[in-house]
Amino acid sequence: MFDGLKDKLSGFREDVEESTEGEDEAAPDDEAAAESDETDASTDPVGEDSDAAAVETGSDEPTADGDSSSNDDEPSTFQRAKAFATGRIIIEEEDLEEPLWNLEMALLESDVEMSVAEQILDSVRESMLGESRKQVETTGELVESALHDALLDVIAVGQFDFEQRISEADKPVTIVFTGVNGVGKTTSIAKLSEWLADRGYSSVLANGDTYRAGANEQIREHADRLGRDLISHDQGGDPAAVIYDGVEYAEANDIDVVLGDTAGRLHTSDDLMAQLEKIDRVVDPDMTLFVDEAVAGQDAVNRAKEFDDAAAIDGAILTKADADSSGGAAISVAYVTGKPILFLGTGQGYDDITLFDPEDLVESLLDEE
Ligand SMILES: Nc1nc2c(ncn2[C@@H]2O[C@H](COP(=O)(O)OP(=O)(O)O)[C@@H](O)[C@H]2O)c(=O)[nH]1
Ligand SMILES: [Mg+2]
Repeated sequence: MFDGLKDKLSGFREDVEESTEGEDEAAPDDEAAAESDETDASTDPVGEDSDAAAVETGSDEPTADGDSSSNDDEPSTFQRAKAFATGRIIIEEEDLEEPLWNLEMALLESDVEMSVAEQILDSVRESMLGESRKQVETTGELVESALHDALLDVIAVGQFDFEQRISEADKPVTIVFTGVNGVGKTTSIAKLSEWLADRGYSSVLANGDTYRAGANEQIREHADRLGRDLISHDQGGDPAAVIYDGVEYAEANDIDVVLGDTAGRLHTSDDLMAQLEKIDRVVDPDMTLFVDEAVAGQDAVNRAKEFDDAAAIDGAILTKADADSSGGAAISVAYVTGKPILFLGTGQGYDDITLFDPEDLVESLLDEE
């Protein structure tokens, strides 16, 4: 999943290792250095040397701190000597310039939204030049931890425990699904109904897609296959009324969750967006979930924003994560909307839905293989 982005992230690691090579005596030695450093730190003569080096050249420090701009070479030579002696890595801002530029290009090529890419760069730069560099031993580790934290920060925005929210909410819990046509709303409703059943929650489907011919038949097929009740009105009916009926049906029959479908609409279609606002007002759902395709990249991110404006979303489902996708939407949606990605659709079967776990995604993106 998201292999393109994964490759590009490992490109950044290589870039940084390359640009710092020869300064900290290169990546190949890093692991060995790190190991011996840990076990021998207190007794190793290298450790003493490093102190000596620091004292010896200590008199240079005021110059370095006082006027680093006019005396670029000296302090960095000093710092690198010291770093080499202590087994620490010193990364200079200039070492990062090119790798960061390449990383930005790579993120944008992977459809990561501009503001998100900038945020990632800022935090990578900050953690690689900042204090945290002292806690890691190799350049590779430094890059890894900087990228890990930077990605997690943007991906995990707004995360909450979906199952806990369902379990704690007053029943029935009403969830309305929004998004453009063909992205997988109806399929996701069927999947989620099954996901909920696996966890002991009953659900009823309500077909608020009264717009498209064949919509009733399509969702009926899912409902029949899964053995769920379906509330539907004739084509052309009021979608808010259908979902409202779904809520009443759930109340009367002790059903835990109402899953309300809506017609796919162009986010640019004012009438249809107004209809969505009406559903929001009339039904007042407990949650509105925006559905889009992982493969849609930037388009998905832009649509998420516009749907959120029409009927505030509580989270997103990214479908078709099984298809080859650049991963940009998965990185960007939460940061841009402030609402979390809650599920990934990973295929056409009813079981092909997984709770979105930001940490898992980051780890798989940084996993080397
Ligand atoms: N590969 C894959 N296909 C999906 C996924 N989710 C939905 N689809 C397919 O996308 C198509 C459109 O889905 P549908 O639920 O009708 O979209 P809607 O118009 O938003 O309701 C169908 O052929 C689905 O089988 C997914 O996670 N992976
Ligand atoms: Mg549909």
